[in-house]
Amino acid sequence: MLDFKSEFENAVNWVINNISFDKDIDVQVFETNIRLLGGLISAYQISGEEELLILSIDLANRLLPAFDSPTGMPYRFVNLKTGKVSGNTSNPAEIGTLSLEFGTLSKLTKNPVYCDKVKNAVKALYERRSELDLVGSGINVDTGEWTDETSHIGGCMDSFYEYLWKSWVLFGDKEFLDMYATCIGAVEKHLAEVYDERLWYKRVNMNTGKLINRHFGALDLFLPGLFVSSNQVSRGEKLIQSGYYMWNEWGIEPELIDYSTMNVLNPGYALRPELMESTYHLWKLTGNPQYRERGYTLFESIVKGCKSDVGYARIKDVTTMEKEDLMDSFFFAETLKYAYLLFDDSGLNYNLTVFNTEAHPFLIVRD
Ligand code: DMJ
Repeated sequence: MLDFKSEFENAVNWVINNISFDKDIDVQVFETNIRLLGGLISAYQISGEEELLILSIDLANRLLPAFDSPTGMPYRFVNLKTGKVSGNTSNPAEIGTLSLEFGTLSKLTKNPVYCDKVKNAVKALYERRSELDLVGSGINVDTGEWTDETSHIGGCMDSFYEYLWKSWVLFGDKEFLDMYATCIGAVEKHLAEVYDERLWYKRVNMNTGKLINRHFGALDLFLPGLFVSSNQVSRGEKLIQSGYYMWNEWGIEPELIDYSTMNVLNPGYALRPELMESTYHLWKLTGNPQYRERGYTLFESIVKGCKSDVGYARIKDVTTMEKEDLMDSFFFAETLKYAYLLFDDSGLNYNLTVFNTEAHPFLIVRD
């Protein structure tokens, strides 16, 4: 995407020559899927390098034992060598954020097993929604019982909604569209509220709709991008303004606030991409130059506040700008990539691309 062709070839060669998944380690299915499997499949689609597909199949096969639960919803961890599973208390994001990668692999290999397992898992989760059509934020994959009835749009929930919509776009599977419409409709009905003239999304009990709190965080800011991609443009435009307000209040966004008091509940900034990501989608779909300007301001404050001698650092507290000795891979995969793409008028064909939740581009290929 950045046109670094020789760097890409070197990286692909390194991966082919050095990576083996035959390791006696327990890995988190969600993170392994979105970062590793997603990266491999995306690189295969771009390069056509067969070895990357072979590695993808090997990795996906090693993750498959995770789906052998009584409900079909995946355990959180699996041992790549032995297939031993662990972690039966999961959440919608970890259960529902597998369909783009596994679905694409089924298309590429013509083996339906990958697609069937993940769709079955998503449906098992969806069928357990409440009468209000809300899902909670914790569920036991052995019993199917909810362990946390808090419904919200933040971490543990976010990419569940994202993948329902994107699976419809990538595969044209109407069942995903129907699930998305039902779930996001319930979110709009029971979570959305205008508070002090700004649009926010509160946290409620999935069964009663009763208010739990008015916490809102950096992770929630994927939603404006999803809204604008799913034809709810004015909703996305309104919500992203709350994000910019949150960013500007502290010069960089804190991880979590209470929007009814504007108190900071978690003062860190983890180099997260969500606001940049939504800004990119808003620019692409509205063409309003405001979004490029906003994106550039975000980028400038990240460079100013987070750059260190050897990379970029998470911020421990946005009120003091003290740095942490940590930089997640999503800073390159997502935050900087979306910042770059905001100003890249060539290259990527936006209308034929679906980004997985780690911003690895997948090409829309219909039968
Ligand atoms: C990323 O790993 C993914 O975007 C995930 O869906 C949740 N958010 C983190 C980065 O904030």
